[in-house]
Amino acid sequence: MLLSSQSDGVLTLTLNRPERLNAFDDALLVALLAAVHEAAADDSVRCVVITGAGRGFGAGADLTQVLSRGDGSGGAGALGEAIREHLHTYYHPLILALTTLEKPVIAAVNGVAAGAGLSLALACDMRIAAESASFVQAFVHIGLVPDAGSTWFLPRLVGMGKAMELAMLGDRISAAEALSVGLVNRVVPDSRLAASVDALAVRLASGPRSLGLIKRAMHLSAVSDLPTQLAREEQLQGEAAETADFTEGVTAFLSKRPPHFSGR
Ligand code: T3D
Repeated sequence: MLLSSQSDGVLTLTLNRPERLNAFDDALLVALLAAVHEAAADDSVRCVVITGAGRGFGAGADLTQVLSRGDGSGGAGALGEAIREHLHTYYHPLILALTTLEKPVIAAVNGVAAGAGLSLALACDMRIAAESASFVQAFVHIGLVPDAGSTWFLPRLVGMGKAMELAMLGDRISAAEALSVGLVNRVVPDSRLAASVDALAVRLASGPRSLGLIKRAMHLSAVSDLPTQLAREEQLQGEAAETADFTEGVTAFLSKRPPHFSGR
């Protein structure tokens, strides 16, 4: 259901329900959240990559399961309440864990990313897409609202007008279009996805502790006015200056050698 491997400080998590394009069932969501929590606690993990097995990245909620939620009474509000509860219990902790994890997270988008599968990719810090990948705000096709953070991340990445279009029309867009609107950071040939992501992930995994603080600063900026954000930068810079990596970075510069960051 979730595959996990680690090398060179990079933890790779692979959604593994390929017969359903890695649609989320409860077990997959629980496993993914547990893996992100473990990554947070494990100093040997310095970058996380999330990808999908088979031809999909993730197709969102497993639609074979959603209508059976609720108390089975068929009573008014039962399904709505069950879906709200499901989002609250499974998706929200995952999205928050990813965005508060003070380590870089890369989505290696190997194929279609739809519904909450796309939301997952959007919650990652960077998205590298294979040329054949595609992106669908699929929610509208089944009469739902984008969830799992999509209405937060999408307008911030692509702007309000494009976000409205993608969410309201639910059209499937190519990796090239996703790149052109800023939804992904890079597009690479399918055959180069693993190697390109690995090179980026290893580079990030050898970066300083301040990568986590940069991530915190960027997320805070989305909800701050300028004076507040300046104060936050001041506080975060104070934290960064206390790290061994800051001392190493300056020492390496003055010694005219590359820095060797420990992530501390
Ligand atoms: O309580 C809650 O969980 C609420 C939370 C909701 C969050 C959400 O994510 S709602 C949105 C759910 N996702 C979707 O609506 C996407 C549904 N899938 C699609 O629209 C298409 O499958 C894709 C655009 C993703 C890909 O299309 P295509 O043509 O490349 O593949 P396909 O043939 O449609 O799918 C391949 C198989 O995967 C197929 O099964 P089969 O016929 O080979 O046995 C298909 O049924 C299955 N599949 C794809 N998506 C899902 C799925 N099975 C279950 N759930 C899916 N989401």
